Amino acid sequence: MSFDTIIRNGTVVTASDTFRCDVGIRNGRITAMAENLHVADEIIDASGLYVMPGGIDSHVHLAQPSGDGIVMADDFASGTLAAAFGGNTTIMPFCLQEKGSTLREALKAYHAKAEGECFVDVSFHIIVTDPTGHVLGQELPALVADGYTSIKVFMTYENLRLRDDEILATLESARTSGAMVMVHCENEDAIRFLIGRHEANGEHAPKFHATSRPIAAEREATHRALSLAEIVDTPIVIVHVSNREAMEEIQRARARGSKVAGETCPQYLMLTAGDLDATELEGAKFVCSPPPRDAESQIACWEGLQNGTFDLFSSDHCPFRYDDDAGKLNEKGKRSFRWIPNGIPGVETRLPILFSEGVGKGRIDLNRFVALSSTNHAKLYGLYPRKGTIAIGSDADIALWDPNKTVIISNDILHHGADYTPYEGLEVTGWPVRMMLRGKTVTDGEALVAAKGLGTYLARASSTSV
Ligand code: DUC
Ligand code: ZN
Ligand code: ZN
Repeated sequence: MSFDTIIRNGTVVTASDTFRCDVGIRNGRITAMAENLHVADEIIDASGLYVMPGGIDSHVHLAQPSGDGIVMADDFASGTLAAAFGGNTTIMPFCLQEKGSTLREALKAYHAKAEGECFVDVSFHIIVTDPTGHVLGQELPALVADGYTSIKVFMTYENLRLRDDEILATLESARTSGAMVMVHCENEDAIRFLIGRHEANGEHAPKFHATSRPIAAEREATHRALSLAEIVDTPIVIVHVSNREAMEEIQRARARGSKVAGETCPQYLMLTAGDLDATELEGAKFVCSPPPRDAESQIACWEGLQNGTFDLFSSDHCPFRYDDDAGKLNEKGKRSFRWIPNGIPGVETRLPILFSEGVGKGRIDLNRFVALSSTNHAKLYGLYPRKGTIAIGSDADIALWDPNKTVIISNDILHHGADYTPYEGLEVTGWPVRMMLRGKTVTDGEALVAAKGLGTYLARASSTSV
């Protein structure tokens, strides 16, 4: 049998096993895994490297309208380029339904933004902001049948959040349609009250973003989301969990028999609210929601990655330029934290951080790394086993990792559109040195090798886990 490509002498790592074998690729798929494969157009020597499934980042915001003249720092070209260099082969950006519009209209606009622009594969989650009878009764079931199998709802942000009765109706429609529901859990009324109190006290600095969104506001909303999901017996994903108290809500819901997945992100392992208290307005670089917490919360989130409270490790890449009128330091943002756009970049640094801080420091093993960064995303969001593993028949979406390569993270070496990284100066060991999408090399670690447009849109099945 001959192949287009053979990856030779590497150590294959999946979510369950680590073993030595060659990998044969034909027509974009893995077609053989064995010792000593021979005939191919191209032979890649992976001696000393791990051969892992390309990362899947299931929580990414690109080119999302953000109101008030604010512009996201990444479009689909720069965002997927950064994703590729960061070890990913699939990302799942959000498609925002504008109030008064249908979900189909939103999708049409996002497909137009993505078409021909992508360096990795993409698939959309739809943010439901206007759950009308038509949206829930007609559109959602038809969209699930068309491969749009996940939605997100917000419990915070005045213009995005749903009331509890709207969340219930959305959950019920999702259950009957077969859509997975991601929930952003923070109590909007409590946050609005606390923002008002800070402003009345003349407290406008970025650090007050963190105190206006306390753990209790996240914990309460997490409990409420889990209760609403229990009432209508619908599986949900609690996204971007930042602290132990919210984790305990997930654990208790599971103990009651609820189907719930949990997600955390690099910012909750590596940053604290103290970072928002930097000199001048530098703290704006770390404004995201929920906000980073404290050292104890970081420990808790690591425990959650180890003990299965978290199924997913995602970036929540939501990039805004710092020194920019359309970014963090917009005119109003300079005057008060409440106008600083929420979100930080991270699609390119997620995997090196988890590898270095997790595998390198003995907190998680290699197989857990693959599960948290790729396999579980594919299973939860209906892409498995086409994506998320190294197996015969799977797409040849492959990351070759050098576990010994040390890199100092700096914005200069990144490919995203932001003008900063929250992880400037962080030293990591372990780096993706070659990325392949459906058998084609996208990056050799240093340079871009593929042309824009190699990435395609992925229709998905319903979830096969949770
Ligand atoms: N929620 C997200 O999921 N991402 C960024 C901002 C937010 O509030
Ligand atoms: Zn969110
Ligand atoms: Zn997000």
